[in-house]
Amino acid sequence: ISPIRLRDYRRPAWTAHTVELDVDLGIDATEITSRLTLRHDAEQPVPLRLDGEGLELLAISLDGRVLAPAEYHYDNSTLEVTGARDGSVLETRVRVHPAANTALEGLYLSGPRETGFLLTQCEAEGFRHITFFPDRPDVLARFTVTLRADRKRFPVLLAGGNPDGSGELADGRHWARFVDPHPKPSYLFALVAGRLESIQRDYVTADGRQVKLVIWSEANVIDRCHYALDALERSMRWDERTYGRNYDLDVFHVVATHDFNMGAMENKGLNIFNAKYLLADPDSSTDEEYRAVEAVVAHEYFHNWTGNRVTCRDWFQLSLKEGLTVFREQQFSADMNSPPLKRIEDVSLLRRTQFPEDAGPLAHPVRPAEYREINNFYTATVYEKGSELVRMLAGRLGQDGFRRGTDLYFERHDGRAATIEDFLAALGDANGIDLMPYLAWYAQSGTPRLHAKGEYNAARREYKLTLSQQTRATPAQPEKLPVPIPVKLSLFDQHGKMLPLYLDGQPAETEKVVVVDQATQQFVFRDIPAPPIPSLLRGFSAPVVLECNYTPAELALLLIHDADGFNRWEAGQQLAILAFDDLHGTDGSSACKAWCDALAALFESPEIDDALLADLLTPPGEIEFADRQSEVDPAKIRAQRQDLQSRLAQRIGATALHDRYQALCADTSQQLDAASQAKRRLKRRVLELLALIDATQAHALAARQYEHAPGMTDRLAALGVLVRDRAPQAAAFLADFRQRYADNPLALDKWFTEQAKLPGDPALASVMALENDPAFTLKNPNRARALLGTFASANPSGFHRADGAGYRLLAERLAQLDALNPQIAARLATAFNGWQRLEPVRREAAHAALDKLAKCDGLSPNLSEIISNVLR
Ligand code: HT7
Ligand code: ZN
Repeated sequence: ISPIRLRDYRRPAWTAHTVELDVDLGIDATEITSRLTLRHDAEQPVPLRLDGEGLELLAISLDGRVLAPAEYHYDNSTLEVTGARDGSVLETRVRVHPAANTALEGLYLSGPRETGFLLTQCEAEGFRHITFFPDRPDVLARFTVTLRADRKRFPVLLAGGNPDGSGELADGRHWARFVDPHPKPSYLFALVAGRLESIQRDYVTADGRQVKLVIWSEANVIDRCHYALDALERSMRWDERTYGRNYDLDVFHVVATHDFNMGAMENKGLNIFNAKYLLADPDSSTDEEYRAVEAVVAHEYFHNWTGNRVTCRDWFQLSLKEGLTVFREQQFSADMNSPPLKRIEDVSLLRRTQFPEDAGPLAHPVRPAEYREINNFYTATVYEKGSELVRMLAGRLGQDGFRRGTDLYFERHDGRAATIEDFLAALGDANGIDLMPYLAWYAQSGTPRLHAKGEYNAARREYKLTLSQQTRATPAQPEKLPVPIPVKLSLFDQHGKMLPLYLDGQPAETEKVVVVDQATQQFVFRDIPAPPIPSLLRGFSAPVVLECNYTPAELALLLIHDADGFNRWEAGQQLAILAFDDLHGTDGSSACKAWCDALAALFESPEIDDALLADLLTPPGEIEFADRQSEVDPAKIRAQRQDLQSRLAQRIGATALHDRYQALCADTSQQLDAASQAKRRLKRRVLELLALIDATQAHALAARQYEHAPGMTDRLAALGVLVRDRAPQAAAFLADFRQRYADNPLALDKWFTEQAKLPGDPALASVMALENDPAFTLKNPNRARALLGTFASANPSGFHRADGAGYRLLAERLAQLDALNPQIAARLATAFNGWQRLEPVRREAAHAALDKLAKCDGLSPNLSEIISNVLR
């Protein structure tokens, strides 16, 4: 398949102005009648061509006249019709087969055929699996949807837009109609039909609209939707306050499903959620999962403006909606919780997922220049790096300036499909600033390296900071240009006090932002009394790798004194990296000692927040350490990281850890407030550290914690320690967990996940045994991700066995999964990213497994694209 290229974009020759859909619903067969009022761009004299994937065409007429076979041609992916003109009405009737749809794209069945319900997933190109349409985001049409179905089997009928009547039909059937007053692209179309229960709440928007907020789910889980409903209300108020954005329909429906390829979908007026991101209750959800529900509910809601009201011109602009919406979601979560903790969480995610993507064969720009399969571009680069780019722009403009910019963006582009240039132009125009230099960030792949070197001149009392940037070549982009890098910085004296900064005659401040937009630049700070310690990229002001030759003592000083919570944590991470790098070297002890001493001091400090302390006590993960090496041996990395943590635990001491653990146990409430969550987070970390130096004691504590846990956070933390350590108690608690949550798929996923994380060689046997559990199935994306996704992407020492058996298992499962669900197969295949940097034995084994997979017959375009890119 030849790639689709950004530079080939042409506006559509044919669009649809209105769409009327009549959907006759059935589990095995559903018939869709569509009436499209067409528009033709006279400057593009081409016949009408519509997308339609695998549809059974039953009838076709144009302007009321049934078409003869010679007047149209359908090749199973494109319908070409002759004789259409501007204003023509094309009517088609097609049949699709929801129960046979295992790809979960288009119209499909969630759950068993007797009791499950029907739903749709149209982003990015699912609508063409439902009916014929110019299925591209720059075609915006008004939708009227009428659903018809058997009332007993499908008592609830929902589609996007406002309800516009319902009633009875003959033979126990009924109908319901929905009209969406806002023109929208086809990817935002949705319908849901089945036996569902609901909870609801009335909401009045800041501009006075009465809205019904309704969450729907299967009856057995509806009680677990209340937290999401609260989160939705919080999101709506926050968007009104922060961005002046109000909701714009009379109803807002949200539906939970256990069968979903991604996290959730922002369909206009009818969001559909993976149950994992909608259901929450103390017995089966961890604190982290509560936060994820709040964040995803907000994310999908925020799309109503950033994505729906203003949509993307083409899929190359995906980050226009995703990067901006992730940024808005991150701001919201920071406001609802703790800003520094949220920043640490987001940057950790970026480093764990996006940095490796940007450093390997799957590297692509935030706005890719070409793709074969758009579903493969819902990546950490488009989402997370995209959000970092918006964060830099927001930082550049300041809070009020950014708001002026987004106001102008919405004003200019409401009801239209826009581009990244439109976004930058609106932000810039509203503030009289040219932001187009930031386009380079959108066009260039790879993580820039920012090298910092400081020189102190005692005679002149000056500190000269030289900042240089360089981005390594990536597969499709050998040449790289400098990009604008905002560096937020402070200087500290030797006692940990911030110094006033005098730069270019600007007023003195203790924190400044300098923008590095050339290969090398120098900044001179005057009136500096002694050699300072720079705190750079505060708050992670740009998504770059900072290279600065700090001494362990300098990092330890920042770790103790930096007032920027993020940079304090970052200093600890950098110090841990120094300690890791020469753990066994002659000089190694100084970094390790500095790290351990500083953390031991913070451990005793009464001032530090429990959650921040938990994060400070955690060194970078195995994936982040691997990302810095050229010949990766994941088993060695794990051993070394464990060693590093053991030294920290020794330094703090078993007694201090034990006492702290007991003190934290005093709080047995299951409250979700920040302080209670922080205690649970620290308790878990302290237990993990104790397990490294006194396993017997830690396992006894973990067993007790499991038995008395008031909720899932404590229960899972205890189980995790026991399982990962292969403690004698593990089997009994695993059996207990399995039985306790036998009817709770989301909790059961965690049972699979914990065991897929078993470190080292034993993981493979564990995964293979779990594949034989009756609850395991490749057909359910959450279950496949819980077991195979965790094993391959979150357990480096387990997956990367030296004998290559982990690679062979994954490759075999990918081939099987691909036949069922190509999107999920392609996503799981990204676990092979980075194989070229493995040490030679593993590299060879991974290569062989990939080669064999690549040669399998009939692979989907999704999986083929990932495999061929990974192999390049
Ligand atoms: N915008 C949504 C993307 C999405 C998706 C993409 C491809 C295949 C299935 C999908 N389900 C949802 C999710 C979001 O970013 O909000
Ligand atoms: Zn999104």
